[in-house]
Parts: sequence; structure tokens; C-alpha cells
Amino acid sequence: MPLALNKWRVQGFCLLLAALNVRVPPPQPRLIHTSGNPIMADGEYYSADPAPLVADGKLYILAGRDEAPADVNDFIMKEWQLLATDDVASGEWLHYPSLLRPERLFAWAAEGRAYAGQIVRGPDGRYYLYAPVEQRDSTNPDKFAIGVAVADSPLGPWRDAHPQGPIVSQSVPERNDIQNIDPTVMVDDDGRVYLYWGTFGRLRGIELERDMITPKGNAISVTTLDGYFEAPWLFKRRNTYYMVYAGNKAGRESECTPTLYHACIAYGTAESPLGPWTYRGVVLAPVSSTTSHPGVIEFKGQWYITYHTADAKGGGHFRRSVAIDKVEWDDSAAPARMLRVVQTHAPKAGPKPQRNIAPAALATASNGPDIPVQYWIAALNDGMVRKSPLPPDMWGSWTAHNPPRQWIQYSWDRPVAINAARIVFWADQPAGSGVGVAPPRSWHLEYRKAGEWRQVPKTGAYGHEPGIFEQVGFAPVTTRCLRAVFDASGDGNAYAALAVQEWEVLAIEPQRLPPAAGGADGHCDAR
Ligand code: FUB
Repeated sequence: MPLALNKWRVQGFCLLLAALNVRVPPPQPRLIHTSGNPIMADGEYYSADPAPLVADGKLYILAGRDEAPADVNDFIMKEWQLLATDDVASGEWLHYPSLLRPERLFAWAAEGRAYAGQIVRGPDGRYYLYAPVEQRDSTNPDKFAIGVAVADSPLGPWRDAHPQGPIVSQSVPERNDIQNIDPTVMVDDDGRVYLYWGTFGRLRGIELERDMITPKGNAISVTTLDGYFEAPWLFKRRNTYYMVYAGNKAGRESECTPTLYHACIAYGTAESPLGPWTYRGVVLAPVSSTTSHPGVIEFKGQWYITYHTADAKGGGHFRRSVAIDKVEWDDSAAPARMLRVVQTHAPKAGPKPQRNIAPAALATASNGPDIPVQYWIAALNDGMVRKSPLPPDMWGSWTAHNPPRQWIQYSWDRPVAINAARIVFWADQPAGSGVGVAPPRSWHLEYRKAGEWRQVPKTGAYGHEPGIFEQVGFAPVTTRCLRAVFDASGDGNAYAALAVQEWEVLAIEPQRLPPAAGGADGHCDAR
């Protein structure tokens, strides 16, 4: 049978079973034992957008599944999966892979884009899944829409609770021009139901009838949550409503994030479920993935936050993995304050001696301290080179008018003996370009000696091909500061900008590194 027909038949069969409410066998889990975050760390299954739920004495986490290849910058997310545990500290989780797919759940949904959903227990005791998916036949400019499915158990079987179509899109419940994803739903103590959703800085909220589907009144727009970007999560604790969310208020002085693409998790509170909302601060610093996505819940007397990172094996911004950490409260404040979450990781083997001593240096640059917010100077010595990096994976200098020369600098808190460096340039324009980001026309290394900058002696060639490590060896020098000085490509009137993904500096002998940046303060000369 042709594959397409076969697929169509399977889908049709599943929809028929669901419509008839026929018992389908529960999905089979596999047991996972984790020693810390991320929960699934081996790169077999990536997991994103965690939405926790407490049901049947267990903590469930609904998650999407990232399936993008390492060099693809896109949310390739075809299905949802579930994790379940009855004891977070045990590290034992049941993993239900491939739980649901948009096109099998909703007859009106397109395949793929199984984005951030949430399962909530309704006033009728059944479970409701709010699922952002793309509408297959929509004429809306943005086809994302939120469908609702219902089941008697978080494990399903699930069926469309509103086969007429999504309850939110660019056409329902009222015309709008936002991207309708990232739903969060809360059933209040009095049984009233509230739905919030929205990304790209647009947050909407609405009350739903107790049927968990029908909108009640008009949607509100929330504009008072500082830096709101996306991923709202609504919950209630001791009569206060909390909204945690991914914020991207970026800048050197921002308490949220130094770079535009990253997100912190921030929160606000309200005395009523539809606000007004007051911004209260940051709960979680930016994680290793550009997106951050929270869920907050109390389980067996302890509050937790679930989020995702790029920390699993082979992980990336589009290969994310779910993590969980404790949330603690300051109940002396009114309303109670969420304390900054201490992000934890599975223990790693102790670092081996290495020649690359860049991770122990403080990185600065000629365009600092106000480096354009899309770039991140800390990427220079984070040990990561990505196949398709985003701007925060590199230091860069792009502005509308670029100078002919830029430099980046490492300073160590004590003199280091070095004899080589390796650099990975990034470019979106070819060598010689006077626009965009291009490899440098030429570059060289300088070290600080006796109060002046000197070129490193007896070097090999300085290569400038982007995307690979270009290594240059030199006669050993001992210094506290090293600079890579770049002469930009251009025609003498206009110059391209420069970008570097990673810059390693090799000590003569392998050594154990002190903690990142040690006591370096950017000063190079003895004081
Ligand atoms: O997973 C796709 C999108 O990434 C989610 O909708 C956002 O919240 C972000 O996590």
C-alpha cells in the first residue's frame, strides 16, 4: 500500500475510534532514571514546553517533542509526550513518547507544530488539553489556533472536545492579529475557568464557561507585565494569582536578560484572575536555549518549576529538554514573593586538564560595554560551536555604520603562558563585503607586555574561513591579556561587521581551569 494512503488510513482509523469513544489501549511507557536535569538527557527524545499537572497522586509533565536536525533552526514538533513520576526526588519517571499528534486529535488541524499545550482538570473531573496547532484550511494570515481535547485520564484516550474547530484563532472568539499559541488555563476554587495565551509580546486573557470551551465576555489584553514575550503560566497560591512568563526585556542593565534572543522567566501577581497584573520580578535567569518556557505547580507540599534547556546531549535551541527545579517562597512579603530559582544540573564528571584556558578568562570587546543586544560576548568562551548559530551564540559588532577595526580581548586574573589560539568566525556575507557580517580582511593577535600591546611573535598564518576553527600558533608568551584585532573587510568607505562564535586560547601545558572568569577584571597591567 502506498505510504501516503497507509498514513491516511491510520489517521482515519484513530479519528473514528476517538469519535466513537472506543477504548484504545493506553500508551506504553518506558522507565527513565535521571540523576538530575534535564530529565531526558541522552538526546534520544528531546522535550520542550513542559506543562505540569498533578493527577492520581502523580506529577505529569506534558511536553512537545523537538525533532529538528542539528543544523535546522525551526520548531519541528510533530507530537506531544508525557512524563510522570510519583516522587521527583527519586529521579524515576515514566515516559510516554508519541502520546498525541495534532492531525490525529483534531480533524481540522495540520500535521506538525505540536506547540506548547496544557492539560487541566475541569470542574466535571475530566481532563482538558489546550493545544496550539496549525489550522489546515484556514485563510488567516497566521494559522495557529488553540483546540481543546478531552479525556478521562491524562493518558487518554483523547478526543476533540469541540469538533467545530479551535476555540481561539485569528477569527475566533473575535478577530485578532496575534499569534494564538501558548495557552494556559486555570480552574479557580469557585469552578470559574480562565484562559490566557499569546506570544511576541501580546498576552490575551478570557474567561471560559464551566464547559471549558465557550468564551464568556471579551478577551482582555495584558500590558503591565514587564518585558512579557510569551509562554504565560497562570496559577493561584494563597488567594493570589500568579502569572509566570518568558520575558525578553534585554540590555546590560536588565535584570531579565543581557541578550535579546534569550528569555528570563519573570512573574506578576493579581488579586483577581483577570488582573490587573503587577510585575514582580525575575524567577529564573536565561537558560541555555534561547526560548524559556515555565510551568509552576505544587506537588506533595513542594512547589516546582518546569522549564526547558538546550543541555541534553546534542541539544540546541530547537532541540530542547525538560528540566525541573524547586520553587521557594518568601511568605513574609505581601503578596508572597517567588524566590529566584536555583537551576540544577545532573552531576558531571570533573573537568579534565585542558589546553584551552579561554573559559577562565573575562571577555571584553572594542564595541563594549554596550554590545548590540542580539549578541552575547559570553558566547566567545562557552565551549560551544553550533552548526546554525543564532546571534546570541556569538560576539558580533553589526551596526548600520561599522568601523574599519574591532577587537575582542581575554583577561586572566594571573599571567598565563600560551602559544596558540583557535577562532571560529561567523559571516552572512562573503570575504571582501562592505555590508552585513563578513570574515575579517585580516586579523592578528596582540598580548599585553610592560604596559603596551605587542603582536604575538613568530606566528603561523591567520586563516579567516567562517564556521571552522582557524588555528594560529606562535612563539610562547606570558601575559594577562590577549587581543584578537580584526581589520574589517570593505571598500574604504563602508565596512562589514565581524562576528566570532568561539575563541580558544591554548596554554603550553594542559591545566585544570579555575572557575569561569576567576578574579579577572579586564585590567591587564600590574597595579
Ligand atoms: O515550542 C515552540 C515555542 O517555543 C513555544 O510556543 C514557545 O513558548 C517557545 O517555547
